[in-house]
Amino acid sequence: MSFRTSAAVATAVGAAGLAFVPVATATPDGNQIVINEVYSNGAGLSGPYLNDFIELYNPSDDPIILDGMSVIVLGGVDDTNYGTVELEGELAAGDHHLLKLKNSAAHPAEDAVELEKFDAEDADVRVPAHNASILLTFGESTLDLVGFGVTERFEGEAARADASDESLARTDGVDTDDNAADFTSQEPTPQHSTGEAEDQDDLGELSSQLSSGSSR
Ligand SMILES: [Ca+2]
Ligand SMILES: [Ca+2]
Repeated sequence: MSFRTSAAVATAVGAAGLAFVPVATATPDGNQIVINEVYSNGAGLSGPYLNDFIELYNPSDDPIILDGMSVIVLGGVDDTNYGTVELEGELAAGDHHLLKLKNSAAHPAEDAVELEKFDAEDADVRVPAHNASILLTFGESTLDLVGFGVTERFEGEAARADASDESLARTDGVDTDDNAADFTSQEPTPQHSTGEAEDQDDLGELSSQLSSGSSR
């Protein structure tokens, strides 16, 4: 028996890879934070919540540091930047991270409620209803992207717009990099961190900062 040892031949991979375009990274292995739910109906007449919200999820088996990640909201129709939320803290395996966004309801439904429990808040950022793209970025990299309704930016095929009293949610946290396949319109389920992180101190500090900054 003989082993053929081939000298490692470096193939010419460098030449083609120079274009610097952020590309949505596939996370079929379930090892990276995903955008799990988007509620764009805070301004709507029939939505159950007054605030828009974006829910993130850690589908992996390990805690993931959020520091350095950003959530960017872009309007689908005109690609307007509706704002960026800088993330911080740590997200435990299997846990959620809820961003409470703007309450822009001019004529809310009578029974619509303010989001009471959340992990971070930015009252200046809203998600344009039904047509938008949400990016989760780290530096130049796009970790995840969700486009729905009429929009230029999406993974695979854009998800269908959410119904006016519903949210757009990922099924079982699975990311196949096809928004149309991964997301459906459903009854909103805003889920915040349960605090079951290994590093309780970080999360406790984070939530106390947030609650002291909340102005309800
Ligand atoms: Ca993705
Ligand atoms: Ca949810």
